[in-house]
Amino acid sequence: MSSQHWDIFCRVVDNFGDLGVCWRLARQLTVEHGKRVRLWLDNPAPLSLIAPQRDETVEIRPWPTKMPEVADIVIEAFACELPQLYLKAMTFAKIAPCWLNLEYLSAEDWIEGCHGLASPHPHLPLVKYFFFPGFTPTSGGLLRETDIFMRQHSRAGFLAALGIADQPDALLLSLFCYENAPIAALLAAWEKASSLRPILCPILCLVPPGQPCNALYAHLGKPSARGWQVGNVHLLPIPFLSQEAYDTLLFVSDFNFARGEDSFVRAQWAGKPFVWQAYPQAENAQHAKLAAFAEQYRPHPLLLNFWRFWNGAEYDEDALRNFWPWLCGNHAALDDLTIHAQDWCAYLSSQEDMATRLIRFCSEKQRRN
Ligand code: TRH
Repeated sequence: MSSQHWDIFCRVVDNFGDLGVCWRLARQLTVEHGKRVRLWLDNPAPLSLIAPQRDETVEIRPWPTKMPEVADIVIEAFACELPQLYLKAMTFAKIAPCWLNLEYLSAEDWIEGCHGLASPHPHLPLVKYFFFPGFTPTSGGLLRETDIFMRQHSRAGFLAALGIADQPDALLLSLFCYENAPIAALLAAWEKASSLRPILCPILCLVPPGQPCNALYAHLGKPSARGWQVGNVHLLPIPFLSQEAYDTLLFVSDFNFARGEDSFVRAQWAGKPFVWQAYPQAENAQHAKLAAFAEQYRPHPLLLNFWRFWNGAEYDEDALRNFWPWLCGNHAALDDLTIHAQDWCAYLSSQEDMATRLIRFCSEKQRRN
């Protein structure tokens, strides 16, 4: 029997998240579920950054310029709108494919009501279904590979591969954020916390290129070969990593700053405390997303206050001042946050992963047609 054929369409917007999600999904469908997958990209260039050593399991295609053969399942990622040519080909197909719009991740309640809804095309005899990833058993779930918790990660080995000397007593942080993050206030908080007695533990903070480094340049100028030093905090620019290496960074760090969608999810699989910067949206719509996620994750109040500060929502300045002394000043705080992160990760991983839910959803729709 020939394997089921999936087409995933993705427009690479301004960042890596949309591509990052589609790439992971395409890989998992081929490697774990034996599907034949074509990933259609309007701009394939960034793929060589997140997957520099990719094999040929997933077929990478540029946006089609002539009528292609239609797949059994068609995923329109993040409302990217299928190419007109492909839409036309779908109307001529002997059996209409199962067509889904893979939506953005949100913890908001309303997604549960919209997950799986059908949207008939206004003119063509086609139906599209909305598929919403999420954190609950009744949503579309989260991407999670079966071997995710079996991978071995070594902090010393990871740092050595990047040519970084480990400081075993230092708290290891990764800082992936948007350029508009309140970096000046974070640096001031670190400076202040470092002047306290007893001296807090040192922090080694690894900073990916692009927006996170740009945000630091704006306040600290160009780094020396040793990066920047702000009080007890050593900030070190690192190269852009493959997605696999980036996942390892999240696992070996003690505390991660993640953003958008994909790094946000990966930070949760790492089972480490994290700060999330939601993708900035018009009229601060990201604040509702943050609140909805906090409602489910239930972070420690000091961590929640930090999340709010980091996302430009209202926060308590006194609580913010206490955050770093509290986190770095005693092991119990970090341990508590880590246990909470691990419990959350265990709760999520007790649920079915997104690829499995997606496959089941599509088989049910196909059976009914
Ligand atoms: O890049 P992002 O800001 O993506 C965003 C969001 O997904 C948002 O929802 C979307 O609308 C917008 O893009 C256009 O953040 P995100 O989602 O965390 O994606 C980053 C990807 O980059 C993720 O797959 C991890 C990967 N990555 C690497 O592979 N190597 C690296 O060194 C780093 C820092 C990231």
